[in-house]
Amino acid sequence: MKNILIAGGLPQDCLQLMDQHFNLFRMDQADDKDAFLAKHATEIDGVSGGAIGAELMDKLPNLKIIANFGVGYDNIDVAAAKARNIIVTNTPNRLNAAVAELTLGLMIALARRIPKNHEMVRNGHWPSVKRAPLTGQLAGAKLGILGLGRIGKAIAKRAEACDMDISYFGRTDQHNLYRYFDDLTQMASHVNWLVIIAPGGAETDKLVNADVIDALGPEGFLVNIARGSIVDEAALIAALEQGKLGGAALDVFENEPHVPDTLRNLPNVVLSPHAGSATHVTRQQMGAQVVDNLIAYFDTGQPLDPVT
Ligand code: 8YV
Repeated sequence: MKNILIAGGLPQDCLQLMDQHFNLFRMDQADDKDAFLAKHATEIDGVSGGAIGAELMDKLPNLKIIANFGVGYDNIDVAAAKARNIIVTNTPNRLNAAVAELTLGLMIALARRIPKNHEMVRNGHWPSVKRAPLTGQLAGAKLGILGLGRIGKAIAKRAEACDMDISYFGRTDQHNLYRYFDDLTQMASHVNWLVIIAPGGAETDKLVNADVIDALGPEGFLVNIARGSIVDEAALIAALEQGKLGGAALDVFENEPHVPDTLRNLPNVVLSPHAGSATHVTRQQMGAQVVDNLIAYFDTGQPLDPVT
């Protein structure tokens, strides 16, 4: 049996499945991680869980594969892995539906004031308010998707069902039914909703800056279901405070799990705790995909989902 180092948190069912196929070395549970590594480093064939940098890779002379739990792998130093001939895998596709579903849920919640109306009824204020305040709606509104990848397409499909008019910005024109913009600020000024579903990392760092937010404007809504790093959070908060942006629905933040007080106290936001893939079915399937990648690699030399 091959030896897998568990470097950070993984769901219990994923660990149980992994345990049936591999020897697990639970560094995540070790009080003294350095002592744990000093004892076991040379035995380790693969790693899963948590953030993996070059420093850890250098301590594991026989490391061959890093199996990431998640489709996004900005928590792994992929360049360092590549330089050391270490394979990195991720968990694409199985979370598409869950993430797309939460995106639409957050959009409807924001557009139709669901959390605020809930609070109003729950707090017994309906009799004094009498009629529900009027809100915007998704139907007929323009949606711009930043990143029309696998999850972006799942979001577009659901937004189509809501009768939204869809555009996208990304590296390439995919020549499909949706309108392509090669300039993000231009797309932001064309749409009412900007949904971010692009990978994190250096290439997209603060891509959604003050100019993009200003272009979206006082009637515009920003939805981030991808990575907090893609948005200039300070610029976003300033725009929301000054009424330069209509509202935001955020599942991800710059410094998770910490959300700035100013953002938490704004009236025109809907907040969610990085829950895009957090359903029982999806997390179970992602866990199985991590284990399938390790098995495929050690059995055949070919993992199912290499990232490069
Ligand atoms: C997280 C995600 O990985 O897949 C991704 O990129 O952001 C999520 O699914 C998940 O929260 C695991 O911690």
